[in-house]
Amino acid sequence: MMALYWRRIKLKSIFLLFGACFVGYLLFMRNSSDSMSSTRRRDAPGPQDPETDEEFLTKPVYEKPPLDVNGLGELGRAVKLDLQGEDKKKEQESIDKHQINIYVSDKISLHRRLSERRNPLCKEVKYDYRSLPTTSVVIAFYNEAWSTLLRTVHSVLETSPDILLKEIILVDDYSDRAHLKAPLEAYISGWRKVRLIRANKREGLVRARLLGASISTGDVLTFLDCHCECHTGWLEPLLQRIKEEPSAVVCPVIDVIDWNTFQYLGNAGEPQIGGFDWRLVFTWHVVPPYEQQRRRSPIDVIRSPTMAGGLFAVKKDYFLYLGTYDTGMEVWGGENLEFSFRIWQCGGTLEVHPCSHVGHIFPKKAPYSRSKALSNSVRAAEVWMDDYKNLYYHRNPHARLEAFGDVTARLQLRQKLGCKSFKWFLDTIYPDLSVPEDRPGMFGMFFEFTSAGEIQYNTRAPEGCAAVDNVSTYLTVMHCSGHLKPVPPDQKFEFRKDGTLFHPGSNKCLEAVSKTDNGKPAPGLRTCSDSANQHWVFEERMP
Ligand code: UD2
Ligand code: MN
Repeated sequence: MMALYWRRIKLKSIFLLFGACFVGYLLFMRNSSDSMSSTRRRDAPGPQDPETDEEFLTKPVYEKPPLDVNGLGELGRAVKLDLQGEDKKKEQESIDKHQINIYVSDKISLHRRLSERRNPLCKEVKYDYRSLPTTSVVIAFYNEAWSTLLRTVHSVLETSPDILLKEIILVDDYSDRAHLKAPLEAYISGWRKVRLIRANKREGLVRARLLGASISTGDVLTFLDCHCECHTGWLEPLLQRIKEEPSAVVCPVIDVIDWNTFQYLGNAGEPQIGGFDWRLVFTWHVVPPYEQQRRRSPIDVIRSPTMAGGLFAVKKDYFLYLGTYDTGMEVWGGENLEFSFRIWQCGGTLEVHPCSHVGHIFPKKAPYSRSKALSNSVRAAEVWMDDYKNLYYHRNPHARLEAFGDVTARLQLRQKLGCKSFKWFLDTIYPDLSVPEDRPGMFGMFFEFTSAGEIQYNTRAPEGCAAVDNVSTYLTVMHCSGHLKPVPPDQKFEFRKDGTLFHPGSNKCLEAVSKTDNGKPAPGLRTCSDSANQHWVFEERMP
């Protein structure tokens, strides 16, 4: 059953030291002011005729080659190859190596077009191109395959108006694959606006992105992952929004590119927004009703409590003001929630623009170790979550043991910027997140007994509640019946002093039934007795 033990082990703080070069590039970032907005652009001798002027202003850095409508994967179609023998083996090897079907990717044009995914209203918006800020697109990569990386770069060049794109900065985070060395340099050397910078040790995505940002010259920083494809018109809405609201951090809609078939699975309906659960895992959500009411048009920006992390635009001077990233974060994970909390708590807004679409390949599984994600999340919790961090630790007890380094400087930043509390963030920005009560003795790693009388599973979002099925013999997990008060009878329990969980609806007690119909132990409802199998304890347990 649920035995109780909880070891208190003192957290060791490990102070991480960063090399002088790193401090150096941060200083450089601070000095490279934002005022370098392109004068060339505004003075550019554009044709006077409005029609040709429009053509001139929207002209991408490079045009796509003529469309081969029958090309594999063209227009975002799925590629399905019927491979045999040696070819099949090669395909499998590419998947094992990259967790993406690179065999298929290599057969698709690096310049392919995508089918239309935007709301038709988006195409009617007219932009005053000469007054939009310029952007530097920063793409960090670690051991990325050739075709996915280069398709990303071509797609940015071919969908971004020349007048708006200052440069693409590729940051090699100490990759060790040969194709990313001299061949990459040779390939990009002939192109306008593409720069390559290399880290001299593995920095992780946070410091790799900052390395790119440190040499950027655009007004706005736009970050992308290295396996993306931009949709026509993706850039203008992001820059327009930042022009209107310089403290807005704006994400495109992230469409899914299938890792196996490369099908572009755009979400035709309303985009989803970001949330998180109490294990600090990022989650996707539909737009809540209060946000739908706030918006006046289906192409208005959508406020989002959190971002997925990889794809967003932020005004460079605002990014500096907000304290860029937490440079104590390694490799992967946690930085997206940390930045999201910081944006909201420190006075910015985080939004998804429904007119900006970018495809991203979500790999089959993680292609490299992500073990640092835990200490990154702990850093985020320690700096931004106040006492709510305990809700995280309760659900992830070994996070308490994680050496997360020194967060003093980040706490000072929070103070300096006069940022709001996590409670404010939950109440104002993410009111639909269910906040567990975690009353002593009434919660464990996965379940808690709420003061309303539910056995709630609130580790993952959306939370579920233990419910008694129609036959009243076994327990199932259902959507909690909203916050209906009183709780409906199927989900209502009493946790009695003797440790029994009584279900008034059936007049029975919850019992750990050792032999059920399918031979497996399960919680069931039985006539109340003094059986030890009807005594329950809620507890945290070290995994
Ligand atoms: C998501 C984000 C990702 C990041 C991550 C949390 C999207 C689409 N992606 O996971 O951007 O926020 O959540 O940390 O929102 N990279 C390096 N050095 C490293 C590790 C990664 O440069 O040590 C690069 C990598 O090549 C890629 C980017 O960082 O371009 C993000 O990594 P990912 O694609 O493995 O992360 P993803 O998409 O699973
Ligand atoms: Mn990615």
